[in-house]
Amino acid sequence: DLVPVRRALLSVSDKTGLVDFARALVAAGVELVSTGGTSKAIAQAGIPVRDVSELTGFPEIMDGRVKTLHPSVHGALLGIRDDAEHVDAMRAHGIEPIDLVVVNLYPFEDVRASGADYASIVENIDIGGPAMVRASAKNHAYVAIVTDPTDYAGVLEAMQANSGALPLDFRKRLAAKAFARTAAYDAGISGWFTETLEIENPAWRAFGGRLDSVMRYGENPHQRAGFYVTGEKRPGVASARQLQGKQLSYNNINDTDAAFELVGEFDPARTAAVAIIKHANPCGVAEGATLKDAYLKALACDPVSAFGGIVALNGLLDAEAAEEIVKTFTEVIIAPEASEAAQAIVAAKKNLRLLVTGGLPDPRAAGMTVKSVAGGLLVQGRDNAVVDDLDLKVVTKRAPGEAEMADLRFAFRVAKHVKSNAIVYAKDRATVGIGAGQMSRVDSSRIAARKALDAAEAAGHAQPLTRGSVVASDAFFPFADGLLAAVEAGATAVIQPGGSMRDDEVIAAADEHGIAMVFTGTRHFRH
Ligand code: 93A
Repeated sequence: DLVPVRRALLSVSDKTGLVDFARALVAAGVELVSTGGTSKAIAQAGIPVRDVSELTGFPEIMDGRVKTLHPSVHGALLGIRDDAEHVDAMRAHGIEPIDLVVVNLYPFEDVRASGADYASIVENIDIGGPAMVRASAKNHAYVAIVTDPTDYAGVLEAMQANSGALPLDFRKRLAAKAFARTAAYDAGISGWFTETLEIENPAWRAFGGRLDSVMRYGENPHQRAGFYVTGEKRPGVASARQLQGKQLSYNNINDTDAAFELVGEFDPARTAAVAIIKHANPCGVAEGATLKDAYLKALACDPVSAFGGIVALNGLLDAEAAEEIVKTFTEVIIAPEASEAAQAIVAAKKNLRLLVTGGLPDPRAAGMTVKSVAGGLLVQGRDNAVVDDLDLKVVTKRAPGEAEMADLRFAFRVAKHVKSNAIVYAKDRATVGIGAGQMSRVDSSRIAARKALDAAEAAGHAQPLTRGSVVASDAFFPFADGLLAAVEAGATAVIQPGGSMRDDEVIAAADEHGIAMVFTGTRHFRH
């Protein structure tokens, strides 16, 4: 297992500790071979060193682009020392074995970070260095590869302890470190290319993010979890500033993201909007004259579910809104900003997390979502369709009135953020019943209507709030039954993508009941 170190090849950009290491190797009886700059630094210190071109019989050419890329070097690194044919080949071609390789690479990462020009960055993509690192690491059965100056001392110690040889387990660990280094080096180059070309690299983004925090646990206490951030400059949960409260949990981050992406649909120049989220689904969303007004309307939709929820606002959290929100147990508040008075009110609730983002997400922005499946990643563009941009078609005899139309747009905007199958009843720019995540659309309709009844009962209304409401469906009604359920609940207008084989039946049912129906042509599945 022990390989005596007789010859070493040194080729390093980072020359930290080089001279001392070289001197100690020579003192241990090792012959040094080296490339241009490295060899110069060693020779200047009065230490004997052979130039690699002497070994290869070939000069360094093309400004050093080709200096160690030669069979004399790679044969020495890759040859199997107890394979007769390999040994014969080495002898036949005058290849002198190399036992220790000391290489660190052109400083691509530093040059890129320094904002250097394109040509300099490209020039700092090391080719010969990684080739030597990988060759020696592959052949760790005979060769030791050192890629980090902080390992020099350990190498000398191990040699001293083993009469000038290095043990196999030591070489193996060096090889593992060497491949980790070349992998990270190539990831850096690949990342630079994708950035330069402005193309998405899903694997890099999914796994190359920076670890922001390790959570106490994942979706459940027996699952470990961490939050990786991609560093994109978009307002949201990853870039938000936490002003107070406990650390966000895994579920908090997921729900807070859902909440804030939803209120991003509402332009603050046009309206104040609030969303309350539970388990990644909204349990109440509303527009209002003020954020307080919007919050109270959102809360009325499903006050039971709102307990322990996440509240997102599309504008500055003011004292009036904060006062209302803290009356209900809330896990997280997220808003573009928060006034000092609002912060003081929230401060009374020590555990309540308050996040400010400095802005709202753009619902039209391109982007990407990544989801893992067994053995793979599913990648897709962000759903950046916005109802205002869609070509809405009235398909019924009766067209929606102005108020109905405003509510239809509102309901479809919300439905985009409800897990499928999604049914959203809305009235006066507030949800009054939401059915989410059911396998059958009719079940979602029933649940939404049921929720509206519950809310009416809780508020002491004689009528369910779905009376005179509108309804949105994230995908088409395959049969008339879904529409008839809405009619029964008291809806007067419907918005849905259309496109079912039975659209005619659904439209006929709507006409029969005097319902106004609008097709969007665009679906908002969300799973
Ligand atoms: O330009 S290279 O890709 N071609 C090579 O053949 C080569 N051999 C070593 N880069 C190459 N190197 C790198 O040169 C090493 O990885 C090291 O970073 C650097 C050392 O050069 P010098 O000894 O001239 O300072």
